[in-house]
Amino acid sequence: MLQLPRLYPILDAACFPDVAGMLAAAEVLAAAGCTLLQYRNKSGNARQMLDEARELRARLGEGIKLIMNDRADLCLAAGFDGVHVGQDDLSAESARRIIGPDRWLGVSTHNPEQLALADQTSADYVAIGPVFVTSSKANPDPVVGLEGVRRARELTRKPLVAIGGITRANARSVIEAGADALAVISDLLRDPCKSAEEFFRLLR
Ligand code: TZP
Ligand code: MG
Repeated sequence: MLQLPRLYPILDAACFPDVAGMLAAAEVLAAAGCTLLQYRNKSGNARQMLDEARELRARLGEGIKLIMNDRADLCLAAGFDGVHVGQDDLSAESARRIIGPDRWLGVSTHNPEQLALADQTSADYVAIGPVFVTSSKANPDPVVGLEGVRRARELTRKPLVAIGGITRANARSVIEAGADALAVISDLLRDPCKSAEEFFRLLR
């Protein structure tokens, strides 16, 4: 079973003015001690995504786990360590067939039914969310709250990632509700180094 770090930053291309800004944030997060990052780009085409993903790998080196959002094909092409699929992407088993047995597979879920199904797959971790209100995702599912995290914890022994509206102010409560790791977009944007260090301190 995977041992996930407590903090799982998501680099969403839409949150940065340009690629250079995203790469700079990635380097800052890595220097602050982050060992797992997800690259998310909902508007770029495949070629742009692959270029950016390869650049992330080149800048960050092999010492950091890089997860591709949505696209198993780009995970392989960019030499990433895993892929994260949602309910509208390839199924877990279809993604697994592409990435093979060793790369990491994460599956997003938004309610107990989806979570129980994801638990039966070869996913290496499952995500539950949005835990709180988020403005980083278009058309988010209904918030599940801390109760949703507790329920998810009861339904799986796989590593559990909580996502959606997670900040330094509520991080501790989400871990106490049973999450193993916290996926965060917006609360790492303003000052990634300071924010990541504060997350690590809070989650020790
Ligand atoms: N999936 C569920 S909520 C979310 C995603 C990708 C966005 C999380 O971003 P933030 O800014 O940490 O709420
Ligand atoms: Mg997706």
